[in-house]
Amino acid sequence: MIVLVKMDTDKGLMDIPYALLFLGSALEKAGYDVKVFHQLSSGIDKITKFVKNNNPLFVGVSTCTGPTTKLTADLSKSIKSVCDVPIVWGGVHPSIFPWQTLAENYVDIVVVGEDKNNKVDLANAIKKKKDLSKVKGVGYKKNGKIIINPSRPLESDLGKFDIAWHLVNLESYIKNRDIRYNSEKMLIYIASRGCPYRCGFCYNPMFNRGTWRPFPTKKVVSDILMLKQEYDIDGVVFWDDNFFVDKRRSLDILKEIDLPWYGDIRANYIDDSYAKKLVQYKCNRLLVGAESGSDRILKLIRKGLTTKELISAYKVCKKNKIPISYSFVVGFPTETWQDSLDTVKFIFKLIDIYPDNPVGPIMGVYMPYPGSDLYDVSVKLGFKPPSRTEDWGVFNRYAVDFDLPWVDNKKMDALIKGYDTWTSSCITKTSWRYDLMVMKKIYEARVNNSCFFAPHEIYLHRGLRDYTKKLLVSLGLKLPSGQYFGSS
Ligand code: B12
Ligand code: SF4
Repeated sequence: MIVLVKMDTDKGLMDIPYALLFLGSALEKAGYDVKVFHQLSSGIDKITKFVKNNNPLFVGVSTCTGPTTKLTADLSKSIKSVCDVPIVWGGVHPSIFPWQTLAENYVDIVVVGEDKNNKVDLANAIKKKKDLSKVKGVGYKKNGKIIINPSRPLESDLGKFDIAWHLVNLESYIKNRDIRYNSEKMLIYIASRGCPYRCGFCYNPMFNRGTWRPFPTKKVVSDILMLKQEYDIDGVVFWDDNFFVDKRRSLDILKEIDLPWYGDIRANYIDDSYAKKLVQYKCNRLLVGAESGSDRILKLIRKGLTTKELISAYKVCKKNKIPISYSFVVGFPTETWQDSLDTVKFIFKLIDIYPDNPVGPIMGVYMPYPGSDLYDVSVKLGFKPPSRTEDWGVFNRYAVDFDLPWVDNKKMDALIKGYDTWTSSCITKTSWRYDLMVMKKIYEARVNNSCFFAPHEIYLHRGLRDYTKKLLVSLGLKLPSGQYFGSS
């Protein structure tokens, strides 16, 4: 038996662990028995006990860089404390950081990248107790020395990858993701891998080597129709890195599945005729990685977009009544306070262009993800990356707890907290427009005067909002929903 595990920090963040299902399918086809666990930290004891009692060939864990890295380390340590089953780390984090990951005594092997054959070769080699030197794309330890084997080319035909749906309880991943999607039973699907763009902050140029590879259209459509038929899903979230690279193909898929959907899109793809088609094929909402309201920063991060193009796409969405959320990042390397303020002012401009947009913009602080070009720049500018695998857990979008030396942390904190308060300033169902307007005015004044001193209104409003939420819950009433409420 092989045990595959994905750890998560929060029930609300748990989505289908596709990596394990691709992996599980390849291993099952090669004749292995596979057990998948997808757990929160409270599940560590359960998994440890299972591993101890069942002595699997190996435990494969999957993690990206962030809070799950810490949890995956906790699990690995827990297993190692009771038995010596090989622990194999895979996924984005160990692929980018194989040396550091392997330096930990709770990691035996890392799998770099995605190729499915190396996992089966690896399982066969472990089973037959063979030397791992011939298994491409893996790293391991021999006599205390770390060895990373050469990797294989990326698989060009994604039709060779299958999903072992039966390894998880799919029902548990179907959710009413958010009232704004207008669907009750949505499921995530990934119809392609990678992206041809080369944004300096993204894992893609390194991990997917700048390539975009689609799953065969027929497979995508038949998977989704199967989910519609058997699980009664009424919506799809396309969580591809870049679903829309081939516009024709995207429309073919959307037309065939005939379901409301949500997806991330580049602003330069949105023109009037394409937007009309997207609406015709049940577009529920779009998300654009706009990143910055400063053209200097957009250029620096190689986004391949200008603020002019961002505005133009936003106007097209307004014209076609598409709910669209732009996501922004402040604190890129070399970013000045003025650049950050420009981003917030740009957001104000967007709100004025499309005030009845049912979804709002998102803003967060830059995180120097390893494997990206800007990570190297960040290190040169004094960013101190964690030296232990588990310490990458601080990379948490939802609770920033790391230091960017080029940023004034106090000011940035006030900028972000003020923004969050403004964008989630709905106190009751009927008051949200009013709350939003009042808070926007104060926040706008602060931004325009670059003054974040003593932000009492932020604390007062947050306190009032949180108290009202608690009160509503304790009275058994439904929480209010509406524009910007809890949008992130
Ligand atoms: C869906 C998603 C989410 C969802 C759900 C995540 C979940 N719980 O499943 C949400 C929104 C919650 C989320 C949150 C986060 N995410 Co996310 N997410 C994704 C997304 C869009 C899809 C993930 C996926 O299923 N991919 C498909 C699978 C098949 O690909 P894969 O995981 O790479 O797996 C392949 C290989 O890596 C390998 N492999 C993977 N695991 C293993 C294990 C073993 C043993 C082996 C042998 C091989 C192997 O084989 C697989 C098949 O080929 C990706 C981007 C993308 N399109 O991939 C980002 C992505 C993984 N997320 C990312 C990040 C950073 C996060 C956060 C940490 C952000 C943050 N700081 O808060 C959070 C953390 C969440 C948490 N719980 O702590 C980054 C990771 C970057 C990095 N350097 O690690 C990505 C790449 C997005 C990006 N462009 O930056 N995420
Ligand atoms: S940020 Fe988006 S557009 Fe840029 S490389 Fe990554 S996936 Fe592609």
